[in-house]
Amino acid sequence: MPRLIAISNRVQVDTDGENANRGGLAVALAAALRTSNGIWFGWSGEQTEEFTGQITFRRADGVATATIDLEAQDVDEYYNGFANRTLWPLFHYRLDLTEIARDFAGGYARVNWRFAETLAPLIEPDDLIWVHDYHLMPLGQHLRSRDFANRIGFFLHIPWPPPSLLMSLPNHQELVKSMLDYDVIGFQTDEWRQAFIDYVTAQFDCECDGDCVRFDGRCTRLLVCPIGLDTADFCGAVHSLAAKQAQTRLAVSAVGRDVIVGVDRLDYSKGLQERFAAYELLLTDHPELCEKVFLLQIAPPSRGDVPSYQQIRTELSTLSGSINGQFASIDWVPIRYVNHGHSRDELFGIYRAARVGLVTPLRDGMNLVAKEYVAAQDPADPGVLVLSCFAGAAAQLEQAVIVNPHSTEDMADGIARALAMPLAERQERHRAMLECITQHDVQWWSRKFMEALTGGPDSEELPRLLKTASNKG
Ligand code: ADQ
Repeated sequence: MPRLIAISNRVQVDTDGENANRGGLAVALAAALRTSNGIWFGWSGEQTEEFTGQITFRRADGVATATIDLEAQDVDEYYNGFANRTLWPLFHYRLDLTEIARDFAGGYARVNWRFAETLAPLIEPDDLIWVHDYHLMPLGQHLRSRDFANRIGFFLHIPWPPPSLLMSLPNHQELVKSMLDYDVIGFQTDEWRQAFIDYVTAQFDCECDGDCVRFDGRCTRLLVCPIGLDTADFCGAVHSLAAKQAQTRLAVSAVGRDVIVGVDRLDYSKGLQERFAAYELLLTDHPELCEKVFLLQIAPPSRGDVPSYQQIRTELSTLSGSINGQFASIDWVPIRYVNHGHSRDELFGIYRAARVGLVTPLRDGMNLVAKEYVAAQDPADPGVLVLSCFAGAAAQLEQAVIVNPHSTEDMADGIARALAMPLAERQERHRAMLECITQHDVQWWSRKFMEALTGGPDSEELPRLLKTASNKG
């Protein structure tokens, strides 16, 4: 089996068994790499005075890693700049927060070049190369310009925006053209894949033939490949002491009240202000629920160097304070707002103790919290997932209570419906969703992508192809 080189902006393995505060990409990629013979290359998260390209090799949590340090200017312009202040808001439909600056674009190009330069000596002719996410879109082109003929794929963890939004980026053509040097590009949903096709067919002289875009003599296969959970591993937490303790602690402190839980990185794409507003409306419209429920919102800060993230933190503290001031009684606080991370086992217990899981991003590539909430439920008495129609996960988890996160009323109704849902309906919905996340787990995701990358048939297409062949035969 050829070796896999996975590349992402940050390399974050679980060194202390706590697994807290890593984003969805890191959690999923570590799980996928543990089951393959691979190496994970990327930024260490550390800064250095002057970039040297020195690689630090390690092995942690069953994963081999190779990391480099970046200069402060790289971190400012590439990571905090182009990645997090330009691409992230733009790709999450937040043109109002998108900052365009030539320094950012310059830093992005420089760091992608540095990644390619440093990685090049590690690449063997048979290696499969899998690049991850919006930080590294042009990396494949940098590698091709160094004459690497390896199969190179790219997976986008976040949404792909509609063409009219993308075109507000000054270098949009150059950026997207660079991606057509990949053999495979994977998207979380068909909606994002279609938006990519709409853009390339309008902007370039290229042909779209089935799932293949032909440009400049090369075929790039466009794949829909929704990321999954390491479901078996996550469900294994049911036996852990930390999960049981967290579940009991939350249940005891709830004193018979229903818990509504939200777990998100503190990010404007997660729709937290809108969620708090919907909860406020719920308590206003349903006074009978006061003292009977509470919202536990766990939201560890992320990207604290970016001003829009500092702002959302302040806004949420003010909002939760105002809702608590308005509704609280001497022994009931309507919102418990927690700003730190929890281990995965603890999260399992917290999800399991909650009657409702509230996952209401304004826009999200997938959202693994939605899948974690489903995985953690007791099938005999499961809670209800309330899910935004704008999360990629909604394309798979159709049995959730689907809500529009831009409508406070729709969300408040959705929560009320979830709280009142009878046991049989909860069980039925949960059974279908659990089956989906068990079948389409993170191993399925990486297998499906790797099959496309090695040029093999899509595993889900295989039965159909065999049937067609035998009919012909
Ligand atoms: P993220 O935006 O980071 O990922 P998500 O998929 O929800 O979003 O993953 C968050 C991860 O962080 C989950 O595994 C969750 O358990 C963990 N987490 C959140 N809060 C935590 C806390 N307080 N303590 C500990 N862990 C916490 C990006 C895209 C998503 C896409 C993923 C994977 O934005 O849309 O699903 O990549 O492709």
